[in-house]
Amino acid sequence: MPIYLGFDSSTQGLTATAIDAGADSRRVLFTRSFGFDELLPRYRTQHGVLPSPDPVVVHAPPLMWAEALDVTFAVLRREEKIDWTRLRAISGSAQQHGSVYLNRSWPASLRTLVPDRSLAGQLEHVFARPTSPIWMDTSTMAECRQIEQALGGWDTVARLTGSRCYERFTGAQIRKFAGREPERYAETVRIHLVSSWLASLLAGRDAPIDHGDGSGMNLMSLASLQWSDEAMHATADGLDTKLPALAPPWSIAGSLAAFWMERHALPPARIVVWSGDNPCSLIGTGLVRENSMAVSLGTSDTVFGLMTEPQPSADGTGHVFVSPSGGYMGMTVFKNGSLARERIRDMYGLDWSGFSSALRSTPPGNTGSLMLPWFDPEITPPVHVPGIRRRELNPEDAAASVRALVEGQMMAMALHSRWMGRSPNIIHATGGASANREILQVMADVFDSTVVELPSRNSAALGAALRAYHADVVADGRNPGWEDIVRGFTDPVADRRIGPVAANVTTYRRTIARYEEFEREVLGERKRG
Ligand code: ADP
Ligand code: XUL
Repeated sequence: MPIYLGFDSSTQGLTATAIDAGADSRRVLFTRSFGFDELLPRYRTQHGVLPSPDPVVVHAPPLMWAEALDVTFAVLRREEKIDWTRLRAISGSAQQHGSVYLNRSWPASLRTLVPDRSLAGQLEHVFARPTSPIWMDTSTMAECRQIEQALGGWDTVARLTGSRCYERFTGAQIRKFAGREPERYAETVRIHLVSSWLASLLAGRDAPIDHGDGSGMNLMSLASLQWSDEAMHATADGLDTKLPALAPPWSIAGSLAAFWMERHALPPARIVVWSGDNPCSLIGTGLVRENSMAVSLGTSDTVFGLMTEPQPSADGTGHVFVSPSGGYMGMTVFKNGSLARERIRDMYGLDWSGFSSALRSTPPGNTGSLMLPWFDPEITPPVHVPGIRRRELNPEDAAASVRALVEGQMMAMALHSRWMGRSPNIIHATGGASANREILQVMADVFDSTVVELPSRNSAALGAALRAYHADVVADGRNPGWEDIVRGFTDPVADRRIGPVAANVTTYRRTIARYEEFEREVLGERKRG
Protein backbone atom coordinates (compact mmCIF):
# COMPACT_ATOMS: atom_id res chain seq x y z
CA MET A 1 0.00 0.00 0.00
CA PRO A 2 1.27 3.53 -0.75
CA ILE A 3 3.31 5.40 1.82
CA TYR A 4 3.44 9.22 2.07
CA LEU A 5 5.97 11.27 3.96
CA GLY A 6 5.41 14.73 5.46
CA PHE A 7 8.08 16.95 6.98
CA ASP A 8 7.60 19.95 9.24
CA SER A 9 10.56 22.31 9.40
CA SER A 10 9.44 24.42 12.35
CA THR A 11 11.19 27.09 14.36
CA GLN A 12 12.78 24.68 16.80
CA GLY A 13 13.21 21.48 14.85
CA LEU A 14 12.35 19.08 12.06
CA THR A 15 9.58 16.47 12.33
CA ALA A 16 8.85 13.66 9.88
CA THR A 17 5.59 11.71 9.74
CA ALA A 18 4.94 8.75 7.43
CA ILE A 19 1.48 7.42 6.73
CA ASP A 20 0.19 4.26 5.13
CA ALA A 21 -2.81 5.26 3.01
CA GLY A 22 -4.00 1.77 2.14
CA ALA A 23 -7.80 1.31 2.21
CA ASP A 24 -7.56 -1.33 4.97
CA SER A 25 -4.29 -0.31 6.57
CA ARG A 26 -4.63 3.45 7.15
CA ARG A 27 -2.34 4.49 9.93
CA VAL A 28 0.57 6.66 10.94
CA LEU A 29 3.71 4.57 10.53
CA PHE A 30 6.04 6.82 12.49
CA THR A 31 6.58 10.37 13.69
CA ARG A 32 10.11 11.47 14.56
CA SER A 33 11.19 14.91 15.79
CA PHE A 34 14.68 16.37 16.02
CA GLY A 35 15.50 19.69 17.71
CA PHE A 36 17.92 21.84 15.69
CA ASP A 37 19.98 22.90 18.74
CA GLU A 38 20.76 19.30 19.68
CA LEU A 39 20.86 17.77 16.20
CA LEU A 40 23.21 20.36 14.70
CA PRO A 41 25.01 22.21 17.53
CA ARG A 42 27.62 23.65 15.16
CA TYR A 43 25.08 26.29 14.04
CA ARG A 44 24.88 27.56 17.62
CA THR A 45 21.16 28.21 17.61
CA GLN A 46 19.02 28.57 20.72
CA HIS A 47 15.48 27.27 20.23
CA GLY A 48 16.34 27.16 16.52
CA VAL A 49 17.30 30.84 16.16
CA LEU A 50 20.60 32.69 16.24
CA PRO A 51 21.33 34.72 19.36
CA SER A 52 20.89 38.41 18.60
CA PRO A 53 21.76 41.48 20.68
CA ASP A 54 18.69 43.22 19.28
CA PRO A 55 15.42 41.54 20.38
CA VAL A 56 13.57 42.63 17.24
CA VAL A 57 16.06 40.98 14.86
CA VAL A 58 15.55 37.21 14.63
CA HIS A 59 17.40 35.14 12.05
CA ALA A 60 18.24 31.46 11.52
CA PRO A 61 20.80 29.72 9.29
CA PRO A 62 19.11 28.29 6.16
CA LEU A 63 21.95 25.79 5.73
CA MET A 64 20.91 24.25 9.06
CA TRP A 65 17.40 23.56 7.74
CA ALA A 66 18.91 21.82 4.69
CA GLU A 67 21.39 19.79 6.70
CA ALA A 68 18.63 18.73 9.09
CA LEU A 69 16.75 17.24 6.14
CA ASP A 70 19.82 15.25 5.07
CA VAL A 71 20.67 14.03 8.58
CA THR A 72 17.03 13.15 9.29
CA PHE A 73 16.72 11.10 6.11
CA ALA A 74 19.83 9.15 7.16
CA VAL A 75 18.32 8.40 10.60
CA LEU A 76 14.91 7.48 9.20
CA ARG A 77 16.39 5.22 6.56
CA ARG A 78 18.53 3.46 9.17
CA GLU A 79 15.98 3.15 11.97
CA GLU A 80 12.49 3.02 10.46
CA LYS A 81 11.91 -0.46 9.13
CA ILE A 82 9.12 0.24 6.68
CA ASP A 83 9.00 -0.79 3.04
CA TRP A 84 10.62 2.33 1.62
CA THR A 85 10.04 1.15 -1.96
CA ARG A 86 6.37 2.00 -1.43
CA LEU A 87 7.10 5.68 -0.77
CA ARG A 88 4.94 7.44 -3.38
CA ALA A 89 5.15 11.15 -2.54
CA ILE A 90 6.76 13.58 -0.11
CA SER A 91 5.54 17.01 0.94
CA GLY A 92 6.34 19.37 3.73
CA SER A 93 5.34 22.18 5.99
CA ALA A 94 7.61 24.97 7.13
CA GLN A 95 7.55 27.93 9.46
CA GLN A 96 5.91 30.69 7.45
CA HIS A 97 7.32 33.99 6.12
CA GLY A 98 11.07 33.24 6.53
CA SER A 99 13.06 33.91 3.36
CA VAL A 100 16.18 32.39 1.77
CA TYR A 101 18.36 34.54 -0.55
CA LEU A 102 20.36 32.68 -3.22
CA ASN A 103 23.11 33.81 -5.55
CA ARG A 104 24.10 32.95 -9.13
CA SER A 105 25.70 29.66 -8.17
CA TRP A 106 22.40 28.27 -6.82
CA PRO A 107 20.84 26.80 -10.00
CA ALA A 108 23.98 24.90 -11.05
CA SER A 109 24.78 23.76 -7.50
CA LEU A 110 21.27 22.40 -7.14
CA ARG A 111 21.46 20.49 -10.43
CA THR A 112 24.86 18.95 -9.73
CA LEU A 113 24.62 17.73 -6.12
CA VAL A 114 26.67 14.57 -5.70
CA PRO A 115 25.46 11.90 -3.28
CA ASP A 116 28.77 10.97 -1.69
CA ARG A 117 29.36 14.45 -0.26
CA SER A 118 27.35 16.18 2.44
CA LEU A 119 24.53 18.44 1.34
CA ALA A 120 25.67 21.29 3.59
CA GLY A 121 29.20 21.23 2.14
CA GLN A 122 27.82 21.55 -1.37
CA LEU A 123 25.43 24.39 -0.53
CA GLU A 124 27.73 26.58 1.54
CA HIS A 125 28.35 28.99 -1.34
CA VAL A 126 24.83 29.44 -2.71
CA PHE A 127 23.67 32.17 -0.32
CA ALA A 128 23.54 35.86 -1.17
CA ARG A 129 22.55 36.34 2.49
CA PRO A 130 23.93 33.78 4.93
CA THR A 131 21.09 34.04 7.44
CA SER A 132 17.33 34.14 6.99
CA PRO A 133 14.96 36.50 8.79
CA ILE A 134 12.18 34.37 10.29
CA TRP A 135 8.63 34.95 11.50
CA MET A 136 9.81 36.15 14.94
CA ASP A 137 11.61 39.15 13.42
CA THR A 138 9.87 42.47 14.05
CA SER A 139 12.57 44.82 12.76
CA THR A 140 10.70 46.12 9.71
CA MET A 141 8.17 48.56 11.09
CA ALA A 142 9.42 51.39 8.84
CA GLU A 143 9.29 49.20 5.73
CA CYS A 144 5.73 48.16 6.55
CA ARG A 145 4.61 51.77 6.71
CA GLN A 146 6.45 52.58 3.46
CA ILE A 147 4.83 49.69 1.57
CA GLU A 148 1.38 50.53 2.96
CA GLN A 149 1.81 54.15 1.99
CA ALA A 150 2.91 53.26 -1.54
CA LEU A 151 -0.09 50.97 -1.97
CA GLY A 152 -2.68 53.39 -0.57
CA GLY A 153 -3.07 52.38 3.07
CA TRP A 154 -3.14 49.28 5.26
CA ASP A 155 -6.71 48.41 4.35
CA THR A 156 -5.89 48.39 0.63
CA VAL A 157 -2.98 46.05 1.33
CA ALA A 158 -5.25 43.81 3.42
CA ARG A 159 -7.84 43.60 0.63
CA LEU A 160 -5.16 42.93 -1.98
CA THR A 161 -3.02 40.37 -0.15
CA GLY A 162 -5.19 39.09 2.74
CA SER A 163 -3.27 40.94 5.49
CA ARG A 164 -2.09 44.44 6.25
CA CYS A 165 1.70 44.73 6.21
CA TYR A 166 3.18 42.72 9.05
CA GLU A 167 6.80 43.02 10.12
CA ARG A 168 7.50 39.31 9.74
CA PHE A 169 5.86 38.98 6.33
CA THR A 170 8.33 38.43 3.52
CA GLY A 171 7.62 41.67 1.60
CA ALA A 172 8.73 43.99 4.40
CA GLN A 173 11.76 41.76 5.09
CA ILE A 174 12.80 41.87 1.43
CA ARG A 175 12.39 45.66 1.37
CA LYS A 176 14.64 46.00 4.41
CA PHE A 177 17.33 43.78 2.86
CA ALA A 178 17.19 45.58 -0.52
CA GLY A 179 17.45 48.98 1.23
CA ARG A 180 20.17 48.15 3.76
CA GLU A 181 22.27 45.72 1.71
CA PRO A 182 21.78 46.75 -1.92
CA GLU A 183 24.85 44.91 -3.15
CA ARG A 184 23.81 41.60 -1.69
CA TYR A 185 20.28 42.18 -2.91
CA ALA A 186 21.67 42.73 -6.41
CA GLU A 187 23.58 39.43 -6.12
CA THR A 188 20.34 37.63 -5.24
CA VAL A 189 18.89 35.71 -8.18
CA ARG A 190 16.24 33.80 -6.26
CA ILE A 191 14.25 34.43 -3.07
CA HIS A 192 12.56 31.36 -1.66
CA LEU A 193 10.37 30.81 1.36
CA VAL A 194 11.57 28.13 3.79
CA SER A 195 8.88 25.85 2.32
CA SER A 196 9.74 26.32 -1.36
CA TRP A 197 13.48 26.19 -0.63
CA LEU A 198 13.32 22.78 1.03
CA ALA A 199 10.99 21.49 -1.71
CA SER A 200 13.52 22.73 -4.30
CA LEU A 201 16.29 20.76 -2.61
CA LEU A 202 14.23 17.57 -2.75
CA ALA A 203 13.15 18.08 -6.36
CA GLY A 204 16.58 19.22 -7.57
CA ARG A 205 15.06 22.29 -9.24
CA ASP A 206 13.34 25.51 -8.18
CA ALA A 207 9.97 24.55 -6.70
CA PRO A 208 7.02 26.94 -6.78
CA ILE A 209 5.62 28.70 -3.73
CA ASP A 210 2.14 27.35 -3.03
CA HIS A 211 -0.77 29.78 -2.81
CA GLY A 212 -1.11 29.12 0.94
CA ASP A 213 2.41 30.12 1.96
CA GLY A 214 2.39 32.76 -0.81
CA SER A 215 -0.45 34.48 1.08
CA GLY A 216 1.98 35.19 3.94
CA MET A 217 4.19 37.53 1.94
CA ASN A 218 2.12 40.69 1.27
CA LEU A 219 3.09 40.11 -2.37
CA MET A 220 0.42 37.82 -3.82
CA SER A 221 -2.97 39.00 -5.00
CA LEU A 222 -5.57 36.91 -3.21
CA ALA A 223 -8.03 37.49 -6.06
CA SER A 224 -5.82 36.52 -9.02
CA LEU A 225 -3.42 34.16 -7.16
CA GLN A 226 -0.58 35.87 -9.06
CA TRP A 227 2.27 38.04 -7.82
CA SER A 228 0.84 41.55 -7.62
CA ASP A 229 2.79 43.98 -9.79
CA GLU A 230 1.87 46.90 -7.50
CA ALA A 231 2.93 45.02 -4.37
CA MET A 232 6.24 43.93 -5.92
CA HIS A 233 6.88 47.47 -7.13
CA ALA A 234 6.15 48.90 -3.66
CA THR A 235 8.52 46.36 -2.09
CA ALA A 236 11.79 46.30 -4.06
CA ASP A 237 13.18 46.63 -7.59
CA GLY A 238 13.53 43.62 -9.82
CA LEU A 239 11.49 41.34 -7.60
CA ASP A 240 9.57 39.77 -10.48
CA THR A 241 12.66 37.88 -11.66
CA LYS A 242 13.76 36.84 -8.17
CA LEU A 243 10.53 35.22 -6.95
CA PRO A 244 9.72 31.65 -8.00
CA ALA A 245 6.43 30.73 -9.66
CA LEU A 246 3.21 30.40 -7.66
CA ALA A 247 1.19 27.17 -7.83
CA PRO A 248 -1.86 25.48 -6.28
CA PRO A 249 -1.08 23.57 -3.08
CA TRP A 250 -1.56 20.15 -4.75
CA SER A 251 1.02 20.77 -7.52
CA ILE A 252 3.85 18.35 -8.19
CA ALA A 253 7.23 20.12 -8.11
CA GLY A 254 9.10 17.19 -9.68
CA SER A 255 10.35 13.84 -8.54
CA LEU A 256 12.93 13.12 -5.86
CA ALA A 257 16.34 14.21 -7.14
CA ALA A 258 19.09 11.64 -7.81
CA PHE A 259 21.08 13.03 -4.86
CA TRP A 260 18.49 11.81 -2.35
CA MET A 261 17.67 8.57 -4.14
CA GLU A 262 21.29 7.50 -4.26
CA ARG A 263 22.43 8.90 -0.94
CA HIS A 264 19.54 7.44 1.08
CA ALA A 265 18.39 4.58 -1.18
CA LEU A 266 14.97 6.06 -1.85
CA PRO A 267 12.55 5.55 -4.77
CA PRO A 268 11.65 8.31 -7.30
CA ALA A 269 8.81 9.67 -5.13
CA ARG A 270 6.75 12.64 -6.31
CA ILE A 271 7.68 15.90 -4.60
CA VAL A 272 4.53 17.83 -3.79
CA VAL A 273 4.93 21.59 -3.21
CA TRP A 274 5.47 22.39 0.44
CA SER A 275 3.30 24.89 2.30
CA GLY A 276 3.28 26.88 5.53
CA ASP A 277 2.86 25.13 8.86
CA ASN A 278 -0.50 26.73 9.55
CA PRO A 279 -2.12 25.74 6.23
CA CYS A 280 -0.71 22.23 6.73
CA SER A 281 -2.07 22.14 10.30
CA LEU A 282 -5.52 22.97 8.97
CA ILE A 283 -5.46 19.59 7.19
CA GLY A 284 -3.58 17.80 9.98
CA THR A 285 -6.24 18.86 12.51
CA GLY A 286 -8.99 17.63 10.18
CA LEU A 287 -10.54 21.06 9.57
CA VAL A 288 -11.96 20.18 6.19
CA ARG A 289 -15.41 21.64 6.93
CA GLU A 290 -16.36 25.07 8.11
CA ASN A 291 -17.98 24.36 11.45
CA SER A 292 -14.96 24.22 13.68
CA MET A 293 -11.74 25.99 14.57
CA ALA A 294 -8.30 24.87 15.63
CA VAL A 295 -5.92 26.28 18.22
CA SER A 296 -2.27 25.36 17.84
CA LEU A 297 -0.11 25.75 20.94
CA GLY A 298 3.37 25.55 19.45
CA THR A 299 6.29 27.95 19.53
CA SER A 300 3.71 30.50 18.39
CA ASP A 301 0.06 30.12 19.34
CA THR A 302 -2.35 30.33 16.42
CA VAL A 303 -6.14 30.24 16.04
CA PHE A 304 -7.47 29.32 12.63
CA GLY A 305 -10.44 28.01 10.67
CA LEU A 306 -11.81 27.72 7.14
CA MET A 307 -13.57 30.75 5.62
CA THR A 308 -16.00 30.97 2.71
CA GLU A 309 -15.08 34.49 1.63
CA PRO A 310 -11.63 36.06 1.73
CA GLN A 311 -12.81 38.80 4.09
CA PRO A 312 -9.94 40.42 6.04
CA SER A 313 -10.66 41.77 9.51
CA ALA A 314 -11.92 45.35 9.67
CA ASP A 315 -9.26 46.40 12.19
CA GLY A 316 -6.21 44.77 10.57
CA THR A 317 -5.96 41.83 12.98
CA GLY A 318 -5.07 38.45 11.56
CA HIS A 319 -4.71 37.03 8.10
CA VAL A 320 -6.60 35.46 5.26
CA PHE A 321 -4.61 32.72 3.52
CA VAL A 322 -5.42 30.36 0.68
CA SER A 323 -6.14 26.98 2.28
CA PRO A 324 -4.65 23.68 1.07
CA SER A 325 -8.03 22.80 -0.42
CA GLY A 326 -7.99 25.94 -2.57
CA GLY A 327 -10.54 27.86 -0.44
CA TYR A 328 -9.59 30.29 2.32
CA MET A 329 -8.58 30.17 5.95
CA GLY A 330 -8.57 32.89 8.61
CA MET A 331 -5.86 32.99 11.25
CA THR A 332 -4.59 35.08 14.15
CA VAL A 333 -1.04 34.59 15.44
CA PHE A 334 0.46 35.20 18.89
CA LYS A 335 4.19 35.22 19.27
CA ASN A 336 4.18 34.75 23.05
CA GLY A 337 3.12 31.09 22.98
CA SER A 338 5.21 28.19 24.30
CA LEU A 339 8.29 30.28 24.95
CA ALA A 340 6.28 32.53 27.29
CA ARG A 341 4.85 29.48 29.09
CA GLU A 342 8.40 28.15 29.44
CA ARG A 343 9.57 31.52 30.80
CA ILE A 344 6.97 31.47 33.59
CA ARG A 345 7.59 27.76 34.25
CA ASP A 346 11.33 28.39 34.64
CA MET A 347 10.93 31.68 36.54
CA TYR A 348 9.15 29.79 39.32
CA GLY A 349 11.33 26.66 39.12
CA LEU A 350 8.49 24.41 37.93
CA ASP A 351 8.24 21.52 35.50
CA TRP A 352 5.15 20.93 33.33
CA SER A 353 3.53 18.89 36.05
CA GLY A 354 4.10 21.72 38.56
CA PHE A 355 2.72 24.14 35.96
CA SER A 356 -0.44 21.99 35.73
CA SER A 357 -0.74 21.77 39.51
CA ALA A 358 -0.59 25.56 39.68
CA LEU A 359 -3.56 25.72 37.30
CA ARG A 360 -5.47 23.14 39.34
CA SER A 361 -4.84 24.97 42.61
CA THR A 362 -6.10 28.38 41.45
CA PRO A 363 -9.69 29.43 40.65
CA PRO A 364 -10.91 30.40 37.16
CA GLY A 365 -10.86 34.21 36.99
CA ASN A 366 -7.79 34.17 39.27
CA THR A 367 -9.57 36.35 41.88
CA GLY A 368 -9.11 39.30 39.53
CA SER A 369 -5.37 38.96 38.82
CA LEU A 370 -4.42 39.65 35.19
CA MET A 371 -1.27 39.51 33.09
CA LEU A 372 -0.47 40.85 29.62
CA PRO A 373 2.02 38.17 28.53
CA TRP A 374 4.36 40.15 26.28
CA PHE A 375 7.73 38.61 27.12
CA ASP A 376 8.79 39.12 23.49
CA PRO A 377 7.55 41.73 21.03
CA GLU A 378 3.99 40.63 20.28
CA ILE A 379 2.26 40.21 16.91
CA THR A 380 -1.35 40.36 18.22
CA PRO A 381 -1.97 43.00 19.41
CA PRO A 382 1.10 44.72 17.93
CA VAL A 383 3.58 45.37 20.76
CA HIS A 384 7.07 46.40 19.68
CA VAL A 385 8.77 46.89 23.02
CA PRO A 386 8.37 43.76 25.13
CA GLY A 387 7.40 43.81 28.80
CA ILE A 388 4.80 41.93 30.80
CA ARG A 389 2.18 43.90 32.69
CA ARG A 390 0.36 42.76 35.83
CA ARG A 391 -2.89 43.94 37.42
CA GLU A 392 -3.79 42.92 40.95
CA LEU A 393 -1.17 40.16 40.61
CA ASN A 394 1.55 39.51 43.16
CA PRO A 395 4.72 38.56 41.20
CA GLU A 396 5.83 36.40 44.14
CA ASP A 397 2.76 34.21 43.77
CA ALA A 398 3.86 31.42 41.41
CA ALA A 399 0.49 29.68 41.03
CA ALA A 400 -1.44 32.90 40.37
CA SER A 401 1.22 33.94 37.85
CA VAL A 402 0.88 30.66 35.93
CA ARG A 403 -2.88 31.08 35.81
CA ALA A 404 -2.64 34.75 34.84
CA LEU A 405 -0.38 33.84 31.92
CA VAL A 406 -2.55 31.02 30.59
CA GLU A 407 -5.79 32.96 31.07
CA GLY A 408 -4.19 36.00 29.40
CA GLN A 409 -3.13 33.91 26.41
CA MET A 410 -6.56 32.28 26.02
CA MET A 411 -8.48 35.54 26.47
CA ALA A 412 -6.25 37.26 23.87
CA MET A 413 -6.95 34.38 21.48
CA ALA A 414 -10.70 34.56 22.02
CA LEU A 415 -10.78 38.37 21.65
CA HIS A 416 -8.59 38.63 18.59
CA SER A 417 -10.21 35.81 16.66
CA ARG A 418 -13.69 37.35 16.84
CA TRP A 419 -13.10 38.99 13.45
CA MET A 420 -13.42 35.57 11.80
CA GLY A 421 -17.08 35.85 12.71
CA ARG A 422 -17.75 32.56 14.37
CA SER A 423 -18.01 31.14 17.83
CA PRO A 424 -16.88 27.56 17.44
CA ASN A 425 -18.72 24.68 19.12
CA ILE A 426 -15.65 22.54 18.80
CA ILE A 427 -11.98 23.49 18.97
CA HIS A 428 -9.37 21.06 17.67
CA ALA A 429 -6.29 21.48 19.85
CA THR A 430 -2.82 20.76 18.55
CA GLY A 431 0.84 21.64 19.11
CA GLY A 432 3.20 20.56 21.90
CA ALA A 433 1.29 22.26 24.74
CA SER A 434 -1.99 20.57 23.81
CA ALA A 435 -0.57 17.70 25.89
CA ASN A 436 -1.57 19.78 28.89
CA ARG A 437 -5.17 19.12 29.93
CA GLU A 438 -5.25 21.97 32.47
CA ILE A 439 -4.38 24.45 29.72
CA LEU A 440 -7.09 22.93 27.51
CA GLN A 441 -9.66 23.33 30.32
CA VAL A 442 -8.94 27.08 30.46
CA MET A 443 -9.34 27.15 26.65
CA ALA A 444 -12.72 25.36 26.83
CA ASP A 445 -13.99 27.74 29.54
CA VAL A 446 -12.75 30.94 27.91
CA PHE A 447 -14.08 30.03 24.42
CA ASP A 448 -17.21 28.35 25.82
CA SER A 449 -16.51 25.46 23.49
CA THR A 450 -15.69 21.77 23.69
CA VAL A 451 -11.99 21.19 23.10
CA VAL A 452 -10.98 17.94 21.46
CA GLU A 453 -7.55 16.41 21.39
CA LEU A 454 -6.31 14.90 18.17
CA PRO A 455 -4.38 11.66 17.76
CA SER A 456 -1.31 13.61 16.59
CA ARG A 457 0.20 16.69 18.23
CA ASN A 458 2.32 17.17 15.13
CA SER A 459 -0.53 18.31 12.96
CA ALA A 460 1.72 20.24 10.55
CA ALA A 461 3.83 17.18 9.62
CA LEU A 462 0.72 14.98 9.46
CA GLY A 463 -1.01 17.63 7.32
CA ALA A 464 2.00 17.63 4.99
CA ALA A 465 1.84 13.83 4.63
CA LEU A 466 -1.92 14.06 3.94
CA ARG A 467 -1.28 16.80 1.36
CA ALA A 468 1.27 14.50 -0.32
CA TYR A 469 -1.40 11.77 -0.43
CA HIS A 470 -4.03 14.15 -1.85
CA ALA A 471 -1.73 15.58 -4.53
CA ASP A 472 -0.56 12.10 -5.58
CA VAL A 473 -4.15 10.97 -6.10
CA VAL A 474 -4.96 14.19 -8.00
CA ALA A 475 -1.86 13.67 -10.19
CA ASP A 476 -3.20 10.21 -11.04
CA GLY A 477 -6.30 11.89 -12.47
CA ARG A 478 -8.71 11.35 -9.59
CA ASN A 479 -10.50 14.00 -7.56
CA PRO A 480 -10.62 12.85 -3.94
CA GLY A 481 -12.73 14.61 -1.31
CA TRP A 482 -10.73 15.96 1.63
CA GLU A 483 -12.97 14.11 4.08
CA ASP A 484 -11.87 10.85 2.48
CA ILE A 485 -8.22 11.90 2.63
CA VAL A 486 -8.20 12.74 6.35
CA ARG A 487 -10.54 9.90 7.47
CA GLY A 488 -8.93 7.77 10.16
CA PHE A 489 -6.00 10.14 10.63
CA THR A 490 -7.51 13.20 12.28
CA ASP A 491 -10.54 11.88 14.14
CA PRO A 492 -10.56 13.35 17.67
CA VAL A 493 -9.53 10.99 20.45
CA ALA A 494 -12.82 9.63 21.80
CA ASP A 495 -12.18 9.93 25.56
CA ARG A 496 -10.23 13.20 25.39
CA ARG A 497 -13.00 15.79 25.05
CA ILE A 498 -12.93 18.68 27.46
CA GLY A 499 -16.23 20.48 27.91
CA PRO A 500 -16.71 24.03 29.22
CA VAL A 501 -17.90 24.37 32.83
CA ALA A 502 -20.93 26.70 32.92
CA ALA A 503 -19.87 28.62 36.05
CA ASN A 504 -16.41 29.23 34.62
CA VAL A 505 -17.85 30.43 31.31
CA THR A 506 -19.82 33.07 33.23
CA THR A 507 -16.70 34.12 35.14
CA TYR A 508 -14.70 34.50 31.93
CA ARG A 509 -17.37 36.62 30.21
CA ARG A 510 -16.67 39.25 32.87
CA THR A 511 -12.93 38.64 32.97
CA ILE A 512 -12.54 38.99 29.18
CA ALA A 513 -14.18 42.41 29.33
CA ARG A 514 -11.67 43.44 32.03
CA TYR A 515 -8.78 41.97 30.07
CA GLU A 516 -9.83 43.85 26.94
CA GLU A 517 -9.98 47.10 28.88
CA PHE A 518 -6.56 46.44 30.48
CA GLU A 519 -5.05 45.68 27.08
CA ARG A 520 -6.57 48.82 25.55
CA GLU A 521 -5.31 51.00 28.42
CA VAL A 522 -1.75 49.70 28.24
CA LEU A 523 -1.60 49.96 24.43
CA GLY A 524 -2.91 53.53 24.71
CA GLU A 525 -0.31 54.42 27.35
CA ARG A 526 2.45 52.97 25.20
CA LYS A 527 1.30 54.95 22.16
CA ARG A 528 1.23 58.20 24.17
CA GLY A 529 4.48 57.41 26.01
P1 ADP B 1 6.68 24.07 17.09
O1 ADP B 1 5.69 25.17 16.89
O2 ADP B 1 8.07 24.58 17.14
O3 ADP B 1 6.46 22.90 16.15
P2 ADP B 1 5.60 22.26 19.09
O4 ADP B 1 4.19 22.26 18.61
O5 ADP B 1 6.39 21.01 18.88
O6 ADP B 1 6.43 23.50 18.56
O7 ADP B 1 5.55 22.58 20.65
C1 ADP B 1 6.70 22.48 21.42
C2 ADP B 1 6.44 23.11 22.76
O8 ADP B 1 5.42 22.41 23.49
C3 ADP B 1 7.63 23.08 23.68
O9 ADP B 1 8.47 24.18 23.40
C4 ADP B 1 7.00 23.13 25.06
O10 ADP B 1 7.02 24.47 25.54
C5 ADP B 1 5.55 22.76 24.85
N1 ADP B 1 5.10 21.64 25.71
C6 ADP B 1 5.44 20.35 25.66
N2 ADP B 1 4.84 19.65 26.64
C7 ADP B 1 4.09 20.52 27.37
C8 ADP B 1 3.22 20.43 28.52
N3 ADP B 1 2.99 19.29 29.14
N4 ADP B 1 2.61 21.56 28.95
C9 ADP B 1 2.81 22.73 28.32
N5 ADP B 1 3.62 22.88 27.25
C10 ADP B 1 4.25 21.79 26.77
C1 XUL C 1 2.22 32.48 11.08
C2 XUL C 1 3.44 32.61 11.91
C3 XUL C 1 3.86 31.46 12.75
C4 XUL C 1 4.89 30.63 12.05
C5 XUL C 1 5.43 29.61 13.04
O1 XUL C 1 1.83 33.67 10.49
O2 XUL C 1 4.11 33.61 11.90
O3 XUL C 1 2.76 30.66 13.11
O4 XUL C 1 4.36 30.05 10.87
O5 XUL C 1 6.06 28.56 12.46
